[in-house]
Amino acid sequence: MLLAFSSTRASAQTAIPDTNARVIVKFKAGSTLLPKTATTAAAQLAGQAGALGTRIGMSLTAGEGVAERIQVVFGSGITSEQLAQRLAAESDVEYAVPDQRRHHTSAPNDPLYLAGATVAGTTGGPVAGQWYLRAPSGEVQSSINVEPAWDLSVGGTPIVVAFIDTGVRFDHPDLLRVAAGGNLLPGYDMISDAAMANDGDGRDADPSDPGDWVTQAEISQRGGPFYQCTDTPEDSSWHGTQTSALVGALTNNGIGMASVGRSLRILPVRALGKCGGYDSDIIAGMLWAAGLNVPGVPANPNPARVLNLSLDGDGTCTSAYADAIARVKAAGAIIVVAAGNSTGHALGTPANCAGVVAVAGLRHFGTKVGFSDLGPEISISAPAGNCVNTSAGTPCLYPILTAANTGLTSPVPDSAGGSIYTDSFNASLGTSFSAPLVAGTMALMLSVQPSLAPDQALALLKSAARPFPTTGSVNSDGTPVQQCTAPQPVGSAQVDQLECYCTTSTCGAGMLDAGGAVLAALGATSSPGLVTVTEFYHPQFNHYFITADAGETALLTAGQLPPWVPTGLKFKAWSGPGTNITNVCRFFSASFAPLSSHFYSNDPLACPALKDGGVWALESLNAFYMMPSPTGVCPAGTIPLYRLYNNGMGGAPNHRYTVDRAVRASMIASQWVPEGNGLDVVFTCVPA
Ligand SMILES: [Ca+2]
Ligand SMILES: [Ca+2]
Ligand SMILES: [Ca+2]
Repeated sequence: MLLAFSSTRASAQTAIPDTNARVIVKFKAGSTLLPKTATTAAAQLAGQAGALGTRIGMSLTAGEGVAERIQVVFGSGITSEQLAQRLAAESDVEYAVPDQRRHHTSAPNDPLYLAGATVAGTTGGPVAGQWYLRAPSGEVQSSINVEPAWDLSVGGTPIVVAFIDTGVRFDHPDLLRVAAGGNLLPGYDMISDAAMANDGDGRDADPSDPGDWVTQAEISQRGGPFYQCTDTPEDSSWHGTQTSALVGALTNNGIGMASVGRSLRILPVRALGKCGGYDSDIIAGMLWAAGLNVPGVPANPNPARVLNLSLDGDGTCTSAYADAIARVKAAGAIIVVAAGNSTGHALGTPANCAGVVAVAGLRHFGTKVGFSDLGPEISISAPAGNCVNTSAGTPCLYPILTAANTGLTSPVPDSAGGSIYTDSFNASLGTSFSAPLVAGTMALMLSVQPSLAPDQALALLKSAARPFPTTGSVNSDGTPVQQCTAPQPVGSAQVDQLECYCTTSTCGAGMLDAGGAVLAALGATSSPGLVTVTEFYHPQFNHYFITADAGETALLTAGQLPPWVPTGLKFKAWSGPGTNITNVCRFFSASFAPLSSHFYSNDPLACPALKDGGVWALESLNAFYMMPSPTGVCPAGTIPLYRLYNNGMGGAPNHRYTVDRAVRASMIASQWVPEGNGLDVVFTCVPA
């Protein structure tokens, strides 16, 4: 046995193996190698490693603890794989695996991720590339740190993100239809007014963006559909292509830009055309995107879990929006809305509607960017692009690089060179670009935890936000930057509020952190909910009974099964399995009739053993869930649950379970016997 691994040395001819083994080992519950008394954690780990080494005949030292019964052990003269194999064969070991080193996914190979095109004349840049996606660094503090999110979410369920916008250019090589290897679903064109739609008709199944330019002649034409709809003529914006590329651009494809999304799908819903769009079309688009019925429109075969609305208008939230938002949320979809770009005014609609995730815009440094609106309705903030140097002809340093088209009016096909990326001279700036960063992050959260409800996802997103900077920035005229203050209420005269230090009452919970948010969502999968376990007492039998079943609790509490009465004592348990959280089996025995006797166990061996033993009948495999504690030590956030045994007094076995040490002491004084592990004789750990 001692030499069992020497025969593998022949394989070392071509590559010298690392013979400093590092293995994660989990001891079985009840292993004789686990100390019976808890000393210090370090001494316990060392003792376990030493005992395990003695068992296999080699010297092992202890690394850090990982969880209850799980720790790292080191060995020398053997590879991690070999040691893991040896340890896994031991009867006391539940598993042993090499403790491998992991790395973040390397930066994607999209060339613009690290740096924009070379600046030449009035094209190219930004030098900082897609700074807004990367980890924060130096003065660039608002970056959303997306790479850790990719590590966690690759391969998850493809989540659909709808963009209620101007439509998309399907031929952009970093977008493309799903059928052509891209991320764009067919979507729908919800614009009912043919003139605004600019595609010759009303609603149709093609959300391709034909361009939304407006000429001087159109805005000057009295009685025309675009009379004075804007102050000056406008080129086509390709706004929907720009916003959706931030979530849906193909990433790590060696072309152009990267995006927030991995394994995400984009649902283009066209609702904005020349000079904007009507609420009715926007709302119809929202409902349809979430899978709800819109009369006259075929059902959406790809319902979205996240809706992005990079649009706004004046006024307070209308009943039409409030109704639609409630229905979309009830369908399980999250609605992300840009704050608006009115230079620090109160939010417009629908950003000011309750129930949406309103996103304000940040400068690279993390302060509110001058153009972004703000207010108490904001949930979180994200980069919106800013230039730093605004003198004529110099490049904008921190725009939001994204996909676009060269066409000033109609789109230029990709085959004619029309597909481009915005840069330091054709700069994308606005809260329109902050919202998709949040929408994409929430979609990644859903891809690792699809069951998250909209409000749960938002709470997790906020919990992972990084704090806003509070010092370190000066205005371009050298004066200190001020703290942001609440805007004037909607309807009263608005005061501009340029760059300012965000607060949680003006810019939401903090700066978006995509990696942290997806990690929080992933953690939520192993954190089941809590239940209350209520204790009851039978004075004639001197027996105790506990239950987490709501119906049973109500019945017993109401005194409908006399003489059972509530003792007033309760403790918490979990409602489902999780990391180190296991099911509690509940048994009943009629063998001691008429004395009622229940028994509870979360020992993975006791459940099947009792079930097959004849005396006890299994009533439930998962009455509730608890955390076993073989060492008698309970980790942070949990407390010990004690078990007392009546030692057969009165003719039938009965146990009492309590988190109350005084109750335990009084039971011991009454000759009940404590049962459990460690110095403190702990049965299991339960939520604090
Ligand atoms: Ca149309
Ligand atoms: Ca169309
Ligand atoms: Ca790309």
